[in-house]
Order: sequence, then structure tokens, then C-alpha cells
Amino acid sequence: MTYSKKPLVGIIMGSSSDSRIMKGAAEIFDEFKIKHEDQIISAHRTPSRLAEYAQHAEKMGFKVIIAGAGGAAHLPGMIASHTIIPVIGVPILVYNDKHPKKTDAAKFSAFGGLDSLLSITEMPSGSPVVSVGVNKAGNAGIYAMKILANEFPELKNKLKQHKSDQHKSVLKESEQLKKQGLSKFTKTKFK
Ligand code: RP5
Repeated sequence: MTYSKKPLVGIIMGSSSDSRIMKGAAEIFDEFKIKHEDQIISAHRTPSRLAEYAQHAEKMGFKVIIAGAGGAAHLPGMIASHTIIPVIGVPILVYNDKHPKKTDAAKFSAFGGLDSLLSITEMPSGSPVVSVGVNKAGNAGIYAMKILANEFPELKNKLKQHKSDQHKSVLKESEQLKKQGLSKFTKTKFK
């Protein structure tokens, strides 16, 4: 079996409004040619669909599920309670663009992502979900790749290459900083 023929990762999110964050995980998989299946499953608005999805994920043979949710964020925990597939939670700082009021206060969640972070990490004993940082869907993608690399050794080389690319990119930036000086560097980089 290969990781590029059929989806081995399920990416799910509680709402379409989470998609702009969750795409960070998809971008990692697309870069490394790992197939993934993406769906919207709301723990609160489609609870029966959530249970069905867990069965679907097992049938599909997913090796890992990445579940992003904001606010009360029950999606990762509830999926984990329905399946033995490892679940990586992505706490999301809710930005609800469906809200009729256009102000940021109306759009952002009251607790700035801490609500979902705590909800995901504070699972009861015996039903674990791991979590990345708030909005860090890309990290969930990399972590999922590490899990897959146990089964697909080619991915180990890709992960090593990824690390080395990051290393080189920091060196390049540092060179630029040294050359330009801090004030000029900051102005050009963050203009
Ligand atoms: C959660 O509620 C979702 O994961 C989302 O982050 C948040 C807000 O959802 P919408 O009101 O934008 O659909 O269930």
C-alpha cells in the first residue's frame, strides 16, 4: 500500500468557518502528496453524522484523523470516543464571518481560542486526544505525517528534508538581517 493512492488521513472541522484555518493541514499533505479526505462534521449540529463518520473513518482505513473546532470544540473528543484511530485536535480561534455584525468583537470567540484549547486537551482519563496549538493546523499535518512515517518509510526522508529546508530558510533570513541591519530588515520584511 502507498500513502498517495487512497486517503489515509481524515480532516474534519466543525464548520465551514474553520476551513480557512484547517487548510493549513491540507497544504502540508498536498505538498507531500498524501491523500486526505475533508469533511464538515459538527459535534453539536450533526451529532448522528459524527457517529457515522467514525465508522466511515474505520472502514476507509484512515491512520489518523485531524479534527478542528472552535468554541466548545467537542468534535475531536467525541470522534475519539467513537474510534480507536488516533485523533489530533486543532483548537480554533473562532472567526465567524456568518455573524450579521461585522465588528471583530462579534466575530471572535469570547476567550480567544483558549476555550477550544482547554476543551480539546482536558479529555477525561482513558479517552485521549492530542492537541496542537491554537490555529496550528499545519503542525497537525506534520505530526500526522510522523505517524504515517512509521508505516511508510519514504515519508521519513520527506520529513528530514522538510526539517533541513526550515533550517536553510532561517539561515537565509539571518544572512539578510545581518546584511541589511535590523531597522531596514524589519521595514522590508513586515511592510
Ligand atoms: C464550532 O463553532 C465550529 O468548530 C466553529 O469553530 C464554531 C463557530 O461555527 P459557525 O458558527 O461559524 O458555524 O462548532
